[in-house]
Amino acid sequence: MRLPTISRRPLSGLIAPGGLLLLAAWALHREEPVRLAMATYSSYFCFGTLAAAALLSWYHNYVRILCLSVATGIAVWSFTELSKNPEIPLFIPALLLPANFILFAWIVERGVLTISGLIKLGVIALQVAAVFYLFQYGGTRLESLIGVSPGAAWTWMPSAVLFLFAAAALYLLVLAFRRQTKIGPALLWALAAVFVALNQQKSESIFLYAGTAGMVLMLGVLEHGYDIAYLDELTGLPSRRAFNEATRQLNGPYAIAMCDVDLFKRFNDTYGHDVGDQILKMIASRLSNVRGGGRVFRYGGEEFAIVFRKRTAAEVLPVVESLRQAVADADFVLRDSRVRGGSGVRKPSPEKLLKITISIGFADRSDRLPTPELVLKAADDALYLAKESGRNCVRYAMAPVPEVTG
Ligand code: GH3
Ligand code: MG
Ligand code: MG
Repeated sequence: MRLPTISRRPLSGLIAPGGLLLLAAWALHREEPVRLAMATYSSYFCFGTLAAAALLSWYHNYVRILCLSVATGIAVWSFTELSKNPEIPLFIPALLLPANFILFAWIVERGVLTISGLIKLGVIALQVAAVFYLFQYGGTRLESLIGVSPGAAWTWMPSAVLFLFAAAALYLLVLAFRRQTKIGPALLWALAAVFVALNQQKSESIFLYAGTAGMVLMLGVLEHGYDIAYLDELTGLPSRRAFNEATRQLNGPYAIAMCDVDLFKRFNDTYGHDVGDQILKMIASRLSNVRGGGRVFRYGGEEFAIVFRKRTAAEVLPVVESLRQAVADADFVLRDSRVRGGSGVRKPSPEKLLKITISIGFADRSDRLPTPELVLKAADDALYLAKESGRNCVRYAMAPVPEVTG
């Protein structure tokens, strides 16, 4: 089935807020007096934000961000502590950091206190131990152990490190577009911030940019948590919780429309739940083109709600009618799928067009319906009326709308 994809995250979602934070850090860093004033506190800022990001990730059960916060902290610590000793090569922690970003962006999130989570924490603990070992035994011993030559602070990164950072950036960019969660852009911007950090000469500059990475990770976790609470995972539309909050804030004139897919159970039973999900995504995509200032929510199951602020029933009617028509006119092309046979065994079906319709009931605020709860109840009653009237039609709460039929 080929369906339009839903653009949940426009390009602006990739830029803000990580990009803005990095820009702010750069602007602050350019100002000599600010830099000097911050110098004493920059390490507190850096390790404070990284610790906060780690704790927040623990609280939200995101072990990957927790690991990356610790990995960034360790890299920064080794850069600012080990670099005082020119015997010790810096590129080991520098190489580990982008490798960690690739690893933890790639592996699946399974929470903190799970076998998989503990393995991830083990990987980071090993790295912490390795860096402390490095610190303890210095460069000469390490050189004889793994055959790397000691390096001092660099003016520009060695090409192996640069290459790994570029590969990590590319991978995270692709993931940010493909996975469409707030974690993707956060990882990308955090990587950019640590890249800038590791190219600084002064400790306070390293701390400033690495602390910015901590803030970016922290914001990523918070934004992702917000999305989980307020966005529907399947369709990307605002969820029932968002609807409840939006209706609580309504005042003045407004209208609410309830849309329900007609005979949807039959589609599920015939083509399977996956095709049913695709149909819901497609309908969500059509409904989100709503005009007239409407805001669409996934109310639950195969029901969608549209809230029209500052609109009356007369203004809303043509809008919801055109939505109903748009869904009814759409062709759902079913390809490479299997239709369920009568015996329950699946058998191949040729390509075919599916026709899907929705019914809509709507109501607006009036003296008889003074609260959002009453308007919603009336819209629901009108939806029931639309179903009773044969489906694929629009009905108004107070009286059937005679001229609009499917
Ligand atoms: P009506 O025209 O009267 O609304 O009939 P209907 O079949 O659409 O209504 P009914 O309430 O009997 O069935 C709704 C179905 O929607 C049942 C449920 O399995 C399906 N459904 C609800 N949520 C989802 C979902 O997220 N994905 C899929 N694939 N199906 C869902
Ligand atoms: Mg229903
Ligand atoms: Mg239905």
